Amino acid sequence: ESNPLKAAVDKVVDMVTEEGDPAAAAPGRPSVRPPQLEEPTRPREPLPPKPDQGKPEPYTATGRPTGGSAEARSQGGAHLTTAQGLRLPDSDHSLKAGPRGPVLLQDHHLREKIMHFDHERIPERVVHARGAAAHGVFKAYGTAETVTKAAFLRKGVETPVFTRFSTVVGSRGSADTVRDTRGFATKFYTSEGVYDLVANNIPVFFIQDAIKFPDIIHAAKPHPDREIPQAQSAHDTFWDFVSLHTEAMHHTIWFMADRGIPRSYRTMEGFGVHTWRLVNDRGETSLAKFHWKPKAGVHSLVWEEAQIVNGVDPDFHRRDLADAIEAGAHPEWELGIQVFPDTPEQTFEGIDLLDPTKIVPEELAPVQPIGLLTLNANPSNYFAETEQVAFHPGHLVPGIDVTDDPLLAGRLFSYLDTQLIRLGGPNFGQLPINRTHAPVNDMLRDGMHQTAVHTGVAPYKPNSLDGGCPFFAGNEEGGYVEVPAPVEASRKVRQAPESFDDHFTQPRLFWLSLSPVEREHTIAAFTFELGRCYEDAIKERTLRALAEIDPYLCEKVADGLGLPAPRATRELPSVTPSAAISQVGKEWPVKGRMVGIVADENSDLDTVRALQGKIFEGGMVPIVIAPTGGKLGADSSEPVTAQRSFATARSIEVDALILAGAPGKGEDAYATRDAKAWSGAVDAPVDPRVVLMLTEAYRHAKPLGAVPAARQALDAAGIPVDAPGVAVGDGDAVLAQVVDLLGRHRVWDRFPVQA
Ligand code: HDD
Repeated sequence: ESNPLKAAVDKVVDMVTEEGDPAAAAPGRPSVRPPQLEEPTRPREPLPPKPDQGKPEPYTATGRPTGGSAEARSQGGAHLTTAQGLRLPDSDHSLKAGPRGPVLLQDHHLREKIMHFDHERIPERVVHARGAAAHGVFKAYGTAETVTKAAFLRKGVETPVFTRFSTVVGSRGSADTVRDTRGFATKFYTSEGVYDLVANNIPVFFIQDAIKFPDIIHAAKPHPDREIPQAQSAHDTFWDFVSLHTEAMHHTIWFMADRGIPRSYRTMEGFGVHTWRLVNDRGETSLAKFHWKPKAGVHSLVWEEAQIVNGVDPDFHRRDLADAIEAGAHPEWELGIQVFPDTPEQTFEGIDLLDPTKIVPEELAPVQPIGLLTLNANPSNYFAETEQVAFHPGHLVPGIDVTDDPLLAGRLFSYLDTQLIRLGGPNFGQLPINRTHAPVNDMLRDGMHQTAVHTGVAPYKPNSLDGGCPFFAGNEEGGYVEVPAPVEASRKVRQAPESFDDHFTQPRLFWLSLSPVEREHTIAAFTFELGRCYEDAIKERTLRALAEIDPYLCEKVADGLGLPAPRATRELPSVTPSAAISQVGKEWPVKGRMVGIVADENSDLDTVRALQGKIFEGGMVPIVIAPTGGKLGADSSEPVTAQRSFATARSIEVDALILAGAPGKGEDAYATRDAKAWSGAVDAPVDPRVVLMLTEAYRHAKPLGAVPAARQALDAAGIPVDAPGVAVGDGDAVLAQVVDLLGRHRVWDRFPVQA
């Protein structure tokens, strides 16, 4: 009884027996099967089995349960085994001829363990390698029923989903908050099969024809000789391509503006980019663009903040998404559509709907909400789910069809092709995360990693041996029933329509739609990015493109680069700005926002506790930041736990900062040395790390609050108490003002703006 291993085994056997497992109950055959045999994709419900596939696991070909593999999955089993289910007494020592002798080739366990480890990595995605994902549910409002017969868009239908967000350029281990476009891909496990909406956070694309995708990506990725810079567009090859290929300017100005550095995945819009064709149950068609609208509003970092985050917390977006979901602040987006008549010319108000570098301003075609996405569960295993998920813009359901957008056509080829190599064969649709929830009855057979045990002798059609089964669906309920849209009778050409030639009107529309502070950010971004290029010819060419967008933009960037500003070659078109484009000037819910509370032993802990409670009540997250880890008021009846210490906290983590005290200088000169220098507060009586937090939060236009006793800290940071977005008063009053400011995301009038 003193053997701990045996005790653990007995415990598991007892548990299984209590649950009435027949295998365990069999006399003389103790089972070590753990009580849980779920798939690694918990907490999602297990998928219903496909009718023509034997379950891949946990049964063997002879129908017996494979207890071993289930143990390995949950890591809850009592015994470590090999891949073949052999129990192991040791996995720490290679088999050797004596303790100091050579390792023996016959050690199969050693070879199996190392072989498997050697193959743990799979090729990363060629683009969108870095990502984070979550499970959720999509609930349809029914408002799309008039334009599409898609079953998952019928009123009240709830569809399980998996959404993966990503950066485009960086590799898998790159930082989250680089300036880049973000992917926003959603897999809907609908009753009619999988539907994927493979979207980005920018509504237009770099190029108009997929044949140029390798070019833009080669230009944006690190230079081929030194493989630098990582996850950056601020280098010569990127701007070389963009300046030579001005159809990219529209996309480029979107991500030079604040959209390129989102505050969170939770505060990003998503766009299906292409125009799609919708079909309703009467066979009527319309054209449509998809939009995801975050309930939390569109919100971005500021550039200095994004750069600090890259070093302080490279997993910032990944952590933010997972933490919010775990805390119950489930992020939400409304899906909306802009609908256009399906006319032969496929334009709307003169805008070519087949050109993926053009938007239709929302003022011309409102975004009509059709359903709500809620992300409510984190993946259980990054590799099994987030890494192995495979999206495809061609995964469509009846009621949603493609158009002749030349960018879309190439995508329809690319995704399957890349997944074939990335996931090691043609059967990746059988991976748990990719499995449809609809019954499968395909005639696809064999191939690498085939986990299905198909039955039947006639996987071909027509057949008589399997009774002619399976049958075809009629056109009414079948998928891939293409709309017989007319195809222009023409010659074969490698050519784009003339309407694709206007590369500057819409970038100008975007520019003029920004608020002054957003324009300043955009100028700074262009200046920074081009300033990192070496070749003057590239800078000059880009300035010529900027001149065609707006003279002020061009002049300011030219000033920053120390180069003359060229003039436009034509009269700039008059455009009507779109209010929907700016991120500034709206009010949003504050749910899920982070509020830092700085406190020390001298702080009034009742105030700190009250602040914590009220912040929680408001659906936000309080983070107590104290001089060290541990507890404040450890001897009191209600100590306050410090979530961060001055050594681990940095302003970038919070959306607002409230001072419940003005912590004095620490003794530890080493720990505070850098903060002293960075904050400039060399002689202040306040801990320089607090001063640093304050000056950063102030510069990044975050709301600041202080109880009267903490004023000294504001003084030390040189922040006037009457500066915009600074509240001094008792805890309640300060919190109320801070929350009010948070609803507008930042204290915008703190930025000095000239534009
Ligand atoms: Fe793409 C991945 C979005 C154009 C080729 N793309 C990928 C992902 C997103 C997008 C969100 C990541 C999916 C995931 O999380 O697994 N891509 C877009 C959008 C585009 C677009 C919105 C334009 C409207 N893509 C595009 C073109 C091509 C590709 C024109 C090729 C001709 N994209 C790919 C790919 C990827 C991919 C190489 C890499 C990994 C993968 O597919 O599975 O096939």
